[in-house]
Amino acid sequence: MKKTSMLVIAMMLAGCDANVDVNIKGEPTAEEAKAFVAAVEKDYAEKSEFASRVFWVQANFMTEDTNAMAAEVGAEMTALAVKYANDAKKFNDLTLDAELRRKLEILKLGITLPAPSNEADNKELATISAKLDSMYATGKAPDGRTLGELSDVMATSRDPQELLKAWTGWRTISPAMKDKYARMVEIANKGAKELGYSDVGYMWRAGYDMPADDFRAEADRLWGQVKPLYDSLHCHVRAKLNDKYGDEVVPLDQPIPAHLMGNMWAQEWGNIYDVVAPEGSDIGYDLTKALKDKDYDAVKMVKTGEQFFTSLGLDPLPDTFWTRSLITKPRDREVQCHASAWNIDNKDDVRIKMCTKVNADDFQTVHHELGHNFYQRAYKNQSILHQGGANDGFHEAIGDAIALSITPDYLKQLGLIDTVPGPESDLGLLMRRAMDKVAFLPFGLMVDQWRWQVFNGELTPETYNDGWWALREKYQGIRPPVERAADDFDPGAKYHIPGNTPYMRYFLARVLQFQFHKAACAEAGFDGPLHRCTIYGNEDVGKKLNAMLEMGASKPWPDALEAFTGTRQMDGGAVLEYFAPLKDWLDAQNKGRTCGW
Ligand code: X8Z
Ligand code: ZN
Repeated sequence: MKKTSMLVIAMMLAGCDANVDVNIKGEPTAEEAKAFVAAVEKDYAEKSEFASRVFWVQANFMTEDTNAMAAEVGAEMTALAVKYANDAKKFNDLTLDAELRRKLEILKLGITLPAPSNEADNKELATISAKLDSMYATGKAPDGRTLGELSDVMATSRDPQELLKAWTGWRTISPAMKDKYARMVEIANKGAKELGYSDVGYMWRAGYDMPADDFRAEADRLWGQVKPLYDSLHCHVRAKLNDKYGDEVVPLDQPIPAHLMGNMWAQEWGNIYDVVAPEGSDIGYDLTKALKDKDYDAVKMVKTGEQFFTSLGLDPLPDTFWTRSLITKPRDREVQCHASAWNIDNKDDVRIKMCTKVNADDFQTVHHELGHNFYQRAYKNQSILHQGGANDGFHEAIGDAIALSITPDYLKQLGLIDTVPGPESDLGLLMRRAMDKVAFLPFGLMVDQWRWQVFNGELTPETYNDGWWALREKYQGIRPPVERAADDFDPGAKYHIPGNTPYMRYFLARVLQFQFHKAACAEAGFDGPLHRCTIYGNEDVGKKLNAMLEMGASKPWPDALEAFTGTRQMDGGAVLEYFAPLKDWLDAQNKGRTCGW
């Protein structure tokens, strides 16, 4: 299902009965553990392809029927995964070699939404998840506008009333999700408890080669590193928005209203770069405009993305990628437009599914998705249990790290711009990047802070929405532009909540991609500022990158990180280094302003 990591592999099983029997008499032995894992691997390899096909069809043709089929296969594979997780526990007390132990841990913890073992609960859970997924995919504002259309308004309009209408319009899709979501949480938590875990959030935090509690602290540590940079950016952006919209709309001592940031969720702010562009530092181009002016279409954007990867010496995508992917939004049927990358057969049948638009955001997303595909193909020879990212943040970071190489120099090589802006534009370039990359950090962190609180019961359906906004305010300094009603369910208007995709991976990826970029540029011998470095065409870097990708999830993630960057720690230092000149400038601008909220 989708790009996924090992953590979801267990959910990728086709709907068939388990054909692995752990029939252990007496004390289990290491030999039995080995035989069990081998049998499970074989079973998964055989069954996952059919399940992936069903999910692919559902995402590409969303109807009552395909939802029902997805729910059925989903229920069957979850049942199987739960059975294997329970079987794996039987070997808990044995001393085993590291690889075998790792595979058993993956079997025990690798279910995103575990179901209780009784069939009725399992079926209900699968039916709710398919339903929530399709409610999001087919949701429209009351005036009939789709998310794609509303997102264009969010990106380009500077009229607060028009923005507000788009913002509230999209949030009408989610109140109807709330009860279903609450029931889903209840059932999945029951499933987690049966497996021996306190709640689903615990299982999500446990997938990082460290104790679940340590992971919480690790995420906080990384946020602590980058928070001062975010705070400086927030302060300046609020001041500029106040200049533009006035005290009524953007008061200087309060969180910023969420509808003004150029994005439906205020998660990335690059689309309002024009509002905050530093004077005298014009970057000289607008990527959306350049793509349109040069007649790029969706396929050409994807070809351009592929070409970056092949310039590193990686093999081109197979022909089937081009015949089987969904690259533009179909006119006459419902699809899940949220971009994703798939490997259907766990070998070479890689695809993307994207309602690509010709703009800068989607040019970025194309590279993001292709990063998933190149990763998937690189680790295709690993055990199916190790076909995943070193951790899920790695999977999300690869394409983004590549996209950090989309520099003016590279755009000039593509013929998208005619002149490379000089050093006087550095500040502008950094600001443009920060508006997407730095702005995202607290959003990346808060989504699962919310879900962890939902799964552990700190938040209840009555407090879901207030809890969401409390975290939005705490971490992002963002507030709802209008009062929210008691039955609103704003988290449901963000794909990953009804889609049940864990989100901490994106926060990690936002940190890791700068570590990867820095290491890649060092490997390339680049000695200028990091934001001017492109690794385009560098096969040595490609080789080293591929060596990490090929490892998949076969080793603890610090091993993979070390293989590429020489360090074993996730570290916000590379983000800070990249943006250091901007930070100094922001702090000078912010002198005399009241920052914070
Ligand atoms: O969901 C995605 C990708 C698919 S894994 C398009 N992203 C997050 C989001 O859209 O919220 C990429 C950046 C963050
Ligand atoms: Zn992704």
